[in-house]
Amino acid sequence: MKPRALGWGALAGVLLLAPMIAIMYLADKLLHLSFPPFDVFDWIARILPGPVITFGIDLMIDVLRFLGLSVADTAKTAEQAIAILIFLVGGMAFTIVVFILVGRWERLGIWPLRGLVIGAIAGIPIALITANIAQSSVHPVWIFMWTLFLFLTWGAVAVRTAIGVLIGRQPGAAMPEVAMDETASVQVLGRRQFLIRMGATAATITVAGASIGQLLSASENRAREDELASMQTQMPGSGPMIELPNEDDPVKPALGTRPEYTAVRDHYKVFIRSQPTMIDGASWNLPITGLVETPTTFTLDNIMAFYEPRSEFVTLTCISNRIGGSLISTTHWTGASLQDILADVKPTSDARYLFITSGDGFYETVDLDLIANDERIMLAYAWDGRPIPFDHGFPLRIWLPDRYGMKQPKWITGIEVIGEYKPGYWVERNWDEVARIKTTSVIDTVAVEATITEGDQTLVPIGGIAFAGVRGISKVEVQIDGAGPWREAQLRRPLSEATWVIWRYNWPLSEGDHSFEVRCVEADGTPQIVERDPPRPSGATGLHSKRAQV
Ligand SMILES: Nc1nc2c(c(=O)[nH]1)N[C@H]1C(S)=C(S)[C@@H](COP(=O)(O)O)O[C@H]1N2
Ligand SMILES: [Mo]
Repeated sequence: MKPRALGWGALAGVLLLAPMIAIMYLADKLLHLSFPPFDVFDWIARILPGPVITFGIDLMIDVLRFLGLSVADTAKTAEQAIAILIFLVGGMAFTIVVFILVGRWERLGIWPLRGLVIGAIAGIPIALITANIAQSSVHPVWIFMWTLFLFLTWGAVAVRTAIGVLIGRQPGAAMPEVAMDETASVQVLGRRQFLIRMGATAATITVAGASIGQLLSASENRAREDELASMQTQMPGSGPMIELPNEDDPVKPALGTRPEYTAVRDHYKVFIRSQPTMIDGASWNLPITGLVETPTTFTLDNIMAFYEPRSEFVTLTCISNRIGGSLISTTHWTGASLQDILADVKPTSDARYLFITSGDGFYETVDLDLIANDERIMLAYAWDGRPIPFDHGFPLRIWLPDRYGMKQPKWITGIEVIGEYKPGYWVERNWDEVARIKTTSVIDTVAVEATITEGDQTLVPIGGIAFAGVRGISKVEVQIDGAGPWREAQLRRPLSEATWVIWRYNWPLSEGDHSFEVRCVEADGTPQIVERDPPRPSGATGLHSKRAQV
């Protein structure tokens, strides 16, 4: 009995879960009823202990790199695929359990009720999680009821299917005379037809639901982009075309060096949930409360109108970035100085920190002393002269010079001024409390296809980036084949004190297979840390190297 229950249960599980997932997706896109596979995944990610979640992320990054995929581009898609897969496999397991149970039932008369009970057992916890964690304008009660309804339906249909497949008859009819394992050929035929019909229905619903959902999602994204574009006109500061201040610099990037100014659509993305958090700009506001003399609730217009806009070219990087990794990007930020804002809300004498909360459940603490000493710290509302994209924290995010991204909440929804330190989201998960950026240098290219001739010498441009937060880069050096002198590269004037530096070194060509290694020095003479350390817990250190066939 068991092997049959297992095989048929697994098959029926897929045939039931695939359309169910498609319907949930469609309902989310159509009525914002949330998507339980992502919610369950996000919930698991939130409750898992830090080391486990880091292990999971590391494993995923290793697999993506092994497959030759860019982590920055594919990590979220991979995460979403894993979330759906977990849901599917979980649902299959539940369906197998249903098949095993039904195989043991002696009386079938009460099957509909039992189906509902099974559906409720599986569905109530999931509906609770979804209703709790969903980021939707729809009231959680509706989300709970909808999710539960789907599971009740699943329970009833799963039981019905198990009876149809395992026992091969209508549940209402009398018990068959033949024993279940000597099923007559008529019944086998019936079962086959039953499964074909079920398979066809499942495929139709899945494809239809997924494609309509896709269409809705695309048109919703377009509407959102239009909304941002219309806000564009009210943005203070820079227009859409940012002028780069170092256009005239004589040091040009070697062919194949990453763009010095990252196109916003190519900016790396990191966030704790499976999907970016969508905030409605019109109804959003920012309460600043707690230990302040003048608690104030700002709107986006207030912040843009009341405070002198400040802009800066900023390189942002993630503490999880590996040596030479893709979680680092540069764009132009505009916002209001937190010093200016705090001058108006007036923290009291026992105020020590800002506790910043975000629309996705993220939070982080910022020391008021840090803000008092650095007028550059801003609440930013524009990137590249446009409202911050949804994925990157619309409508407001903080910028802290010299700190990894994990200290800098996006999608800010509240700021409480507090007297006692509270660890932030990643700090609670054992990452560094300060998260000061570790100096790094990377070889982007050994441009063997773009050699230059100088007299009788052929030179191969080698180039890349070096970044030290806001501490500046004074020197970049390259070593060939792990021996000999370190040769000094040329440095291009950076876009600002807060961005990476583009370097290049014209290497006198020598044929063969070579390895190249790079290191750099900060403005004050501090050399880049050579010892290899993984990203966790304080950011990766070690030198980057590249091989090339010349
Ligand atoms: N609300 C919120 N803010 C957040 C995060 C997040 O998950 N939620 N991730 C942080 C991390 S770890 C990084 S590296 C940066 C990434 O910003 P980006 O996605 O715009 O590049 O955002 C930070 N701010
Ligand atoms: Mo990060």
